[in-house]
Amino acid sequence: MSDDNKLDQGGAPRQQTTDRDSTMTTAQGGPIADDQNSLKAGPRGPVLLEDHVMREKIFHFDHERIPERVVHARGYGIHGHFELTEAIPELSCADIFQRVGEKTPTFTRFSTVAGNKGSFDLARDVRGFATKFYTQEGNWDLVGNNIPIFFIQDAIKFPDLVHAVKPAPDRAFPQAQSAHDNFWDFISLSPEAVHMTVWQMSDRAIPRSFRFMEGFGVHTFRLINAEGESHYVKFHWKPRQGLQSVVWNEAVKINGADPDFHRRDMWDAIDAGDFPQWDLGIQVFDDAFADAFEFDILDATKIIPEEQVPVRLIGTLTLDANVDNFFAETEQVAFCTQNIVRGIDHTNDPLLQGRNFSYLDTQIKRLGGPNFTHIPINAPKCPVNHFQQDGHMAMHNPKGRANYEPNSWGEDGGPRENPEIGFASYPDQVQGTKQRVRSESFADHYSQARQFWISQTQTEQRHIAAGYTFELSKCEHAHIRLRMLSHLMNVHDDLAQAVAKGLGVTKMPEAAKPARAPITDLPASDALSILKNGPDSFAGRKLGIYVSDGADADLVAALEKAFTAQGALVAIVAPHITGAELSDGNLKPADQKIDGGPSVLFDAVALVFSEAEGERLAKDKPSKDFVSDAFAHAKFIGWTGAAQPLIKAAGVEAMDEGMIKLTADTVADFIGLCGKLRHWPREAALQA
Ligand code: HDE
Repeated sequence: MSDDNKLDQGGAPRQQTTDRDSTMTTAQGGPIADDQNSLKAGPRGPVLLEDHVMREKIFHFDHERIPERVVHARGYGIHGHFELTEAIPELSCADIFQRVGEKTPTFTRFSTVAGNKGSFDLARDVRGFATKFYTQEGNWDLVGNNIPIFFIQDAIKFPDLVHAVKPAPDRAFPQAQSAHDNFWDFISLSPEAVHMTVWQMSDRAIPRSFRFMEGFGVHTFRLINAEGESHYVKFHWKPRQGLQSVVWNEAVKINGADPDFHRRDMWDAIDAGDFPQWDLGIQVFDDAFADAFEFDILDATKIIPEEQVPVRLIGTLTLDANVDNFFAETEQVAFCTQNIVRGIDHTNDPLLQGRNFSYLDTQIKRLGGPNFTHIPINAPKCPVNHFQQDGHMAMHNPKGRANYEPNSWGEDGGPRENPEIGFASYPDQVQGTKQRVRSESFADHYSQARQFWISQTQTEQRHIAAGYTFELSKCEHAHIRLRMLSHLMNVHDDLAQAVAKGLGVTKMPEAAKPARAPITDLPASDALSILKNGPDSFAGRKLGIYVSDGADADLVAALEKAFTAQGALVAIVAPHITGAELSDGNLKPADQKIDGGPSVLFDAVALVFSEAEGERLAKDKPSKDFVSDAFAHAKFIGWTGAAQPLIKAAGVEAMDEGMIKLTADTVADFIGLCGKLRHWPREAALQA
């Protein structure tokens, strides 16, 4: 290719070639000579309709969009593989669960639910966690979330739930948030949703990274072994990176500073070779347990506590490759809950049954026809043989004469049934009266909400109460706030009182009348807390080092070395994007200029200034925000003496144990502290 400085008459650079392989062509393969000027009758004349080059280019552009997903529109996909660490033939004959050490290719898409495709990443929202396993016996899609339960019990309510949370139809706002009247109006009229809202108001709904959250299959499924025996199963993804979330004030600011925070974090981690991993866990139980359990195992608003049925880890998911093309892969991937494989089966969970209709239906709308399995990201990686044919965009029609069966064409007759390895549904006995009804066994709506609340640390409980207070404060109608409060009174008095206080409610409403009296003595479960399941080091997290001209070069180098050795990322922030000239006279290039790199983008910060610059930066507003936010968000802060004026100017009255003076000798202590991620006692002290 020649990039010589040829300019056309309008001054545009002409990048031309004589090489056939790199020659630009139309979609029909015809070489293009000029891609900058349409065909005209004279230089100032009308454009001619016969310009097939321009018409084809614009025609294609006009059709670039496909309908975005009606929910989970904003998402991010990554390739990976699943490696089996424990075979479970006694439980399931699924091919993927047979051979220890075998790797199955995967594609995982994380998402938010409510926002549109262009919305910001740190919305308070449930996150989708959907994985397609390309097994040797067909694709298995585990289409789960980062919260183990759901808002509703019956799929027929899903359109209402989604309408209520999405922008109101008249005004088309608010975008990507649940903090508004319509959402809480619907929720407070749907007691079954109360348990889910306690999770949603918790820090689970503002994860620090996709890498640091759990995943759940939510529904109860079945595992079927070769003898046809069934066990119930709940699927879990446990992140090896440990759990971590941000705080709400931080989330709001991240959305402004970097609306792509989660996708950038994932892209950067994969790009850097820091591949996130999750263990696949199964909770397996039988009919006897199901019958004895306090709640209905078909009710998707309930968990099965890990203390009651332990999670057994059987394999590991490693995400290790970014997509080549976002549209082709992440946008066109078509997850379907009904994509299951021999050895796994559905149960009668009415939410799951509704989903099994919805996902196939949605793909036809989004991908334009029945042949979406021909798109590479959706195509199985095992042999595919059937008599399906034609339709929009058919790529692989059956060869030969036979396109039906049974037929008598012998070896040329095409694929045949195989009862030995073919999918078999569990022969569940089904009998009943046809009726529209909710089972009475689904009537408890508060007991597990209470269990979740009492399982949290005080810090997490504070965040939950603040979450409800924030969201309900955005409701313009007092009766909606009070109706929600009437449900929280059935969850836990401490929660109801804290929210009432936050809302300024002095006279409590009457508690909502429960359909069934809540159980108030379910034990706490440590597995439900994020803070009890954090990481034990700063690995995978990010330190922001704010440096000024003249800053101690050795200290900056020591910090970088120590943190990267622990598997952490380090970013340099400086007053200018060019960087800062450190004490050794060398220019240290910056990753962020201070006002584009606020402290909300980092898990911990270090302030390394020279005396002369320290005084100047103490008067700089973005620098003050950097420190005051890091302090308010309970982050660990390493500082050098020259940063003291800025720390003071940022409103920090007294240094606490989360702030450490940096010298060559204290770098190791600083990393140790940072491994705890946040200095929560500070938050409690600030709010006291
Ligand atoms: Fe979905 N959901 N959903 N959902 N869902 C979709 O399918 C639906 C539910 C979940 O990254 C849609 O391809 C109904 C529960 C994820 O591409 C749609 C019901 C859970 C994703 C749909 C539910 C989920 C979706 C939109 C009530 C957690 C994103 C586009 C019965 C277990 C997958 C699409 C991806 C996507 C319908 C409830 C998770 C419309 C009717 C419960 C992770 O088909």
